[in-house]
Amino acid sequence: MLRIAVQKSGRLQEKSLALLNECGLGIDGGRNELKALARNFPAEILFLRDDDIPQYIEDGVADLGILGENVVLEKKKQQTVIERLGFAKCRLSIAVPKGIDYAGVEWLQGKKIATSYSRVVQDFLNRNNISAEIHEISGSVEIAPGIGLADAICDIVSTGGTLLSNGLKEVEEVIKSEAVLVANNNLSAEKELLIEKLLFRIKAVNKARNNKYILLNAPNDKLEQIIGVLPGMKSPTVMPLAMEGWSSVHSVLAEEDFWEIIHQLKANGAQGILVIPIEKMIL
Ligand code: PRT
Ligand code: ZN
Repeated sequence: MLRIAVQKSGRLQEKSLALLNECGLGIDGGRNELKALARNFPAEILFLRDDDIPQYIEDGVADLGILGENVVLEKKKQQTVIERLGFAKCRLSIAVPKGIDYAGVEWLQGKKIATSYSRVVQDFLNRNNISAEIHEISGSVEIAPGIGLADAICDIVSTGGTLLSNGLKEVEEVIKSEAVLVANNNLSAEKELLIEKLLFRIKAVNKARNNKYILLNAPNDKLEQIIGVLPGMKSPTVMPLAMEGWSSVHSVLAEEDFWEIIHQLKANGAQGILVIPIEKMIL
């Protein structure tokens, strides 16, 4: 039986449970419970505060956990990140009052920095040979410069809206972060096998999420150009249409290149383009 730690409530919870359910675990409940049994996989879900998950994994109370990489890097516990999950993307950045004439990282020399991520900030300062005073605070970090508590802050940034509305500007990106799957370092062979199975499913779900299935009609005299536009797929499926001189082309496109390629396909004479989400992708 695998014990998987998931955030009890907050930004990570919904997507963590959705991912596990797309992997076929069958988890009901959440929010008000401490744990839940998966209906369809030998796993138990433990609902915890994200900050507590690294300790639970190090201690072997949980075998796996889903949490922000920012927390993993701050807690520095004995454990291994085994997969990046692609959601809850953000960055941990240093910000200063917007009126400051910030020329570079040397500006931080001898200054006070307020943050909830003192280890990550200290590593950043060490890498840059800067010595500064770190004030560890647990919440509302963004108000620290305004009340005279610090010269700068280091906090999570997503859109940048919170910094802006507090009169701050982002000056250094310290780390990038996303949700990650973390595992205990001393698992039994039986648990390793279950994790391998789960990881295989997670990869299939995430791969599918990042790709789209595309069908289009192409005049035969344009087929070569159209196939040339489709990336990475050496052999898309090509089938004749009932209408003489036309073919149907099927292929898979990466989400990130998607619109650019659609424009090129149209410019090359493709018609009747259909785009379909892929549920699972197993290579
Ligand atoms: O109760 P618990 O301790 O479990 O939860 P929490 O309050 O510590 O964490 P939660 O749920 O807020 O966030 C969980 C994780 O989501 C974080 O550890 C990050 O890995 C990730 N994440 C992604 C974020 C954001 N985006 C985010 N925007 N975490 C926090 N924020 C906050 C940030 O602190 C700041 O106040 O949003 C504000 C900045 O957002 P913008 O869009 O204004 O820049
Ligand atoms: Zn937390």
